[in-house]
Amino acid sequence: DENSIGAAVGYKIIGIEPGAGIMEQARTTVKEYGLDQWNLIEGSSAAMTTELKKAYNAQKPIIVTGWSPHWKFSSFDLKFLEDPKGTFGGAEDIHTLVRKGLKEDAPGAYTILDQFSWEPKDLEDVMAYITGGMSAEEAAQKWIKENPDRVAEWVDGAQKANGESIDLALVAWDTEIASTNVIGKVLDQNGYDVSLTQVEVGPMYAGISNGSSDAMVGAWLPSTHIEYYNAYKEDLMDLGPNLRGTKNGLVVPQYMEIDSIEDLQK
Ligand code: PBE
Repeated sequence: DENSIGAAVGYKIIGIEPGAGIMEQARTTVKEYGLDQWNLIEGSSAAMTTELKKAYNAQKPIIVTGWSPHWKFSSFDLKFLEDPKGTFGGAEDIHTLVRKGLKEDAPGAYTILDQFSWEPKDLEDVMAYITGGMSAEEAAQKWIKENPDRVAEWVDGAQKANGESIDLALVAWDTEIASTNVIGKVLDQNGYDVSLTQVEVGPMYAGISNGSSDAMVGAWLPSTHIEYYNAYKEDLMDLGPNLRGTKNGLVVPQYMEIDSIEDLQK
């Protein structure tokens, strides 16, 4: 049908980095919903938001792989398409994972990472500062200044360090850029010499399990990163959720007249 949504967007779903968990979920979605004519386009998170912004400003239709919390929901009027088959896994949490032995080697850092916990709104605030033009470091600094009570809970009882180094691994997803910079700055203020290492998702998990990195705060579980988690879980420590209530799916502008992934079958 040449008037279908598919025709309007060239049967394209704008994806992100090929290794992202949401891309595996999107591949499953295409299969399970029988979207045979559709193409899931690989790219990057940054390219996805650029495309979204372009289409949105022109009030054109577009379908992207999207996740919440994310600044795009406050910058644009968007909606998740309903996912009756649940191929995007439903609500989940973001966990903190650390290398084995960190507790003995850097007890203060371990305590802070273990106590690190915040709300979607907090993460959104940091992302909004970055979208507004601040560097990730400035945004983290600002959020920390504005939330002394929250930060005090994280550092409560943590031993101060003397310039020992801590390496945090992250993928360049907007959520993880924000969270990793915040916890990095808090560790820094507690005497650690903190470095942030940006990698792809597979190497991020591998780095924690082989000890080349100390910690990561962007493990989306139990669905998004299940394959990576299962591959490496014996060789790392899961400190549990640092944020609850995330969501993945296909995201479109509100002005598009579709509500469900099933509408893409037409
Ligand atoms: N995300 C953001 C990641 C996890 C964090 C949903 C793009 C992923 O799909 O792996």
